[in-house]
Amino acid sequence: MLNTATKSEAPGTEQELTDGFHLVIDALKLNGINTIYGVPGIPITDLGRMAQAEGIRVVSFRHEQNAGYAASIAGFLTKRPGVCLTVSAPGFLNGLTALAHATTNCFPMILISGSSEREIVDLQQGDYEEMDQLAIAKPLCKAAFRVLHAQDIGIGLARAIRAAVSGRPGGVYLDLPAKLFGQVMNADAGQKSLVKVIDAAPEQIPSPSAVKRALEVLKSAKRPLVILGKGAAYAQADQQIKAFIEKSGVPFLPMSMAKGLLPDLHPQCAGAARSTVLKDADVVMLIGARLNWLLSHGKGKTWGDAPKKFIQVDIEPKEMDSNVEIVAPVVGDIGSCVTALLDAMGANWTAAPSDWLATVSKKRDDNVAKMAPKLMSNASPMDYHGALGALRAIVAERPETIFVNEGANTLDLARGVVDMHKPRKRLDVGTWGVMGIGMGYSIAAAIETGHPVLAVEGDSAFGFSGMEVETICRYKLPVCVVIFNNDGIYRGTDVNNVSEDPATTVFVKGSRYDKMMEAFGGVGINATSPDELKRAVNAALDSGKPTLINAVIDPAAGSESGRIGNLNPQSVLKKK
Ligand code: OXT
Ligand code: ADP
Ligand code: MG
Repeated sequence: MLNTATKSEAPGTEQELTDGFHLVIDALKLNGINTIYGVPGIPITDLGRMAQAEGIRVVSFRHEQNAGYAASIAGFLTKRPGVCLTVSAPGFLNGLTALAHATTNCFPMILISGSSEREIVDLQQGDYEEMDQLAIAKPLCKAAFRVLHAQDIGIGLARAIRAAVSGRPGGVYLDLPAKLFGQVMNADAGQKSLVKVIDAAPEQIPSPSAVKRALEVLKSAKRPLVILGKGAAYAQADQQIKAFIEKSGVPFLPMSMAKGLLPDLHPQCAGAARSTVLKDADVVMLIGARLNWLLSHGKGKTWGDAPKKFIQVDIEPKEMDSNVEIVAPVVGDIGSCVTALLDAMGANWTAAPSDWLATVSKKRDDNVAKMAPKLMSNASPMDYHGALGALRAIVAERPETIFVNEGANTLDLARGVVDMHKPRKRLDVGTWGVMGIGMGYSIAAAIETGHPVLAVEGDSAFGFSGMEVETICRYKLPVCVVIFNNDGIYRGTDVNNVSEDPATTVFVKGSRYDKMMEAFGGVGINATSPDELKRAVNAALDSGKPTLINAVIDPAAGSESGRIGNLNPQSVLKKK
C-alpha cells in the first residue's frame, strides 16, 4: 500500500499527496527490500525513521564502512541487493570502500546516499558536506544513478536493483539529493511511478555447443580438477553442483568462501591436497572462480610444468582468457550451466581415472594426518592450531553456524583447519584480503539468516570494526566474537631498537578485548587454553548472547603475512 503523506487543503482541490521520503520507502518495500544498513544524519535521518515506522528493519551502525560491508554480504547471502544508507560526503566516502569491495567480490549491493544540492555543488559554492558524489562513485561500482525528481524514484531504484543483481553482480550507487525527499506529488501518480522489478537476474542459458565442448575437454582428462569459487556459492545451485561433481567423479577444490558447498569431508574434496591438484591436474574446470592472484593467475610455479587446459563456467564473458587461454568457455548463470552440463553428460559418463583419485586421496590423507596432532595441543598460551582445533570441533557439531573470519595467520590457518559442512557458512576477507569486514559481516549474517555467528578475528583485524560490538549488543544478536590476541599484526614480538616508539606491528601487550563487550552489556571472557575457549564458545552459542572471547595466543606463534608472505616486496638495502 502506498504511503500518503499529506492532504492538500486548497479549496476544491483536495487530493492525496506523497513525497520523496515515502516514495523511496514504498519503492524499496515493493521490491522486497526489508532491511537497510546505515548511519543516520542530514539529510537521511527522517528517511531511516520513517522506513522503520513502515516496517523496514533499519540497522544503525557506528561507522558507514561496517554498514556497507553488512549490506555487501547480505547481497551475497540472499541474491538480493543489500542496501546501505549514508549521509553526504564523509558518510558517503566511508561507505564507498564497501561499495568497491562489493563490486570487486561480485556481491549485489546498493549504496544509497543523501547528497547536497546540485546547483550549489556544481558551482562549488561550499554547501554543507558538498561533494560531487556521483562522479566519485562511478569508477568504483558497476553503475551509478542520480534521481532529481520524485516521479523518477521508482525508475531509479528499479535501475539500481537490476544493475546490482543481473549478469555479474556488483555494487551500485544511488544518489538522492536532499531536496528530493521533500518533493511532493499526487499520491496516485506516485504509486503509478513505482516499478516492481520483474525477473531482476534473468537466467542466462549457455549455448549447447559450449556445453558439448566443455564436456569433451573434461572427458579427455587424465587428471581433471574442478575449482569451485564464491560465485558458485552465490548462485545457490547447491543440488545441481553436488550432482555434477558426484556424477563426474572429479576431485574438487573449494576456494575459501566456497568451502561447504559440498562438505569439506566429502571423499572428492581436494582442499587438503591443494598443491598437488593445482600442480598435476591436466584439465581444470573453474566454476564461479576467477584466475586472479588467489589462483596465481593460472600459471607459474603453483601450476607446475604439466600442460593444462582450462574450462571456465562464468556469467561474465569478459572473464574468459583474462589470465590464460580458456579452451572451453561456458558463459551463463551457474545454475543453468551446471544443469546443462549434467543433462548433456547422459547416463554413461565415465568417472575420473581411479589412479588420479587415489593420488589425490593419498596426499589429502597425509596432510590431514600431519595436521591432526597439532590440533590436539592444549598449550597455554595457545598456539593457532590448538585454539582452532577446539573451534573446528564446535563447528562440526553446529554446522549451521556462520563462520566469519579475518586476520592473517588467524585467517589462513582457520581456513585450512575449520571444515565447513554446509554452503555459504564461511564468510571472509574475499578478493581484496581486506581487514574490517568482521563485525559488519557478523551483524548482517545474523540478521539475514537467523543463524548464530562465530567470528574468528585477528586482534588487528577486529580493530577495524570493533566499535560495532555495541551494535551487536544493541540489537541483541547471537554473535560470538573470538579474538585471537597475539598482541599484534602477524606477531606481537617485533621490537623497535631506535626509539621509544613501539614497533609498527605490535599492540598493547596483554590487552583485554573482552572488556569491550562487557562495556555494552554483553558477555566477555578471557580464555587462556583450548578447553576454556571451547567452553566459552559453546556457552555463547547455546545462550545466543552477544559474547566476546579474548583468546590469548602466543605472541611468537604467527608468521609474517600468514601464508602470503611471499607477496611482500623485498628491499635490496639491509634492514636496520
Ligand atoms: O597442499 P599443500 O601441502 O600445499 O598444503 C595446503 C593444503 O593442502 C593444506 N590443507 C590442509 N591440510 C590438512 N587438513 C586440512 N583440512 C587442510 N586444508 C588445507 O594446507 C596447505 C595450505 O592450504 P591453503 O590455505 O588452502 O593454501 P594456500 O597455499 O595458503 O593458498 C593460497 C591462497 C592465496 C589461496 C591462500 O593463502 C589465501 O586464500 N589467502 C588469503 C590471504 C589473505 O587474503 N590475507 C589477508 C590479507 S594479509 C595483509 O594484507 C594484512 N593486513 C594489511 C591490511 C589489509 N589486509 N586490509 C586493510 C584494510 N588494511 C591493511 C593487516 C593489517 S593482514 C593484517 C592484520 C593481521 O593481523 P591480525 O592480528 O589480524 O592476524 P594475525 O596474523 O593472526 O596476527
Ligand atoms: P573466488 O574468490 O571464490 O575464487 P571470485 O570472486 O574470484 O571467486 O569469482 C567469482 C566469479 O563468479 C566471478 O567471475 C563472477 O562473474 C561469477 N559469478 C557470480 N555469480 C554468478 C552466477 N550466478 N553465475 C555464474 N557466474 C557467477
Ligand atoms: Mg594478531
